[in-house]
Amino acid sequence: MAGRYKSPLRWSDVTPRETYLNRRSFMAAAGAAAAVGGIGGPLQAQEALEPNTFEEITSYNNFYEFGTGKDDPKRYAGQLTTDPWAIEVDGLVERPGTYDIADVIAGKTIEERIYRFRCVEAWSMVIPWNGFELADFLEQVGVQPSAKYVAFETLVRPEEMPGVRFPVLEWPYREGLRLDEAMHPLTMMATGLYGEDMPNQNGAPIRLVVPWKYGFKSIKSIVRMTLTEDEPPTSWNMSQPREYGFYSNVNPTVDHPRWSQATERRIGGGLFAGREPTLMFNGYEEEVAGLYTGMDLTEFF
Ligand SMILES: Nc1nc2c(c(=O)[nH]1)N[C@H]1C(S)=C(S)[C@@H](COP(=O)(O)O)O[C@H]1N2
Ligand SMILES: [Mo]
Repeated sequence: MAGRYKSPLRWSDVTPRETYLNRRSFMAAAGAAAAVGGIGGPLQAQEALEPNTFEEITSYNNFYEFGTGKDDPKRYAGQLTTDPWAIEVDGLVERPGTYDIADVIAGKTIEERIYRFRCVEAWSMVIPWNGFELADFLEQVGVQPSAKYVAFETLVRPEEMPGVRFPVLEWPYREGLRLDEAMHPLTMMATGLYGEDMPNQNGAPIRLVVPWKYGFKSIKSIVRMTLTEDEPPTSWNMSQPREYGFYSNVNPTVDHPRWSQATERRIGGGLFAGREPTLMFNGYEEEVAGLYTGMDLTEFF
């Protein structure tokens, strides 16, 4: 995988050294303002964007194809062959077929995006992803007018994935988005992090990132995408329909049946030494709330 693409943006490019060095005083000021009720969501959201370390992001993972322990993906995903890799695109598209991932990436502008990432289990990280907008790939394959959803599937390769011997989920791992969610500019196909090719445990060589939804929607190691007219079945919803909805937008006011979603534990400690408040749509409310106008967010969870 090494050297498959060069990321034009590095962490050092997006965080001017001066800003970085001044962060502490900025945080202190933000904290003081917050104490007198002087700031709202955006500044709070902004202040949280101190990325987790590469080590944290790559050693505490959910990737059940390699086991259900948080350290299983790091331990076992190294054996996954990720080159060559292709995505099968079918369903309601103009140009169905097998898309070699190296060719897909070569035609895209790879950007760095620093996003909050919130697992439904109530832990979170901040991750500097590299990748391109899913909309760019959908444009490449040509979406037919009748398509309303995109379904995604992960590879199933028992020789390299020890976890798929156990029926924890029905394999392949499946996810899906409504077409307007898939076309939203925040929705990414991620091909790396911290300017490196995607580590296997994080979903090499290509995975979805939908920052306003619970982490399980961000399906890893994608081998198939299908454009459909009907809402596609999704793994966690199939397994526990009362606990995991199709939408699964981050919402601090709707608790999981077995735990609260009001707060989260930032891996590595974060800025608040302890749990911090979970933000509506994971802090992306301004950008995405319009997608759900008129929907009862407690019913469509
Ligand atoms: N194929 C596949 N994709 C997956 C998962 C999985 O088990 N298999 N776990 C999901 C869950 S629950 C989370 S929280 C994120 C974790 O991503 P990370 O390990 O890169 O932080 O991946 C999601 N994508
Ligand atoms: Mo998760």
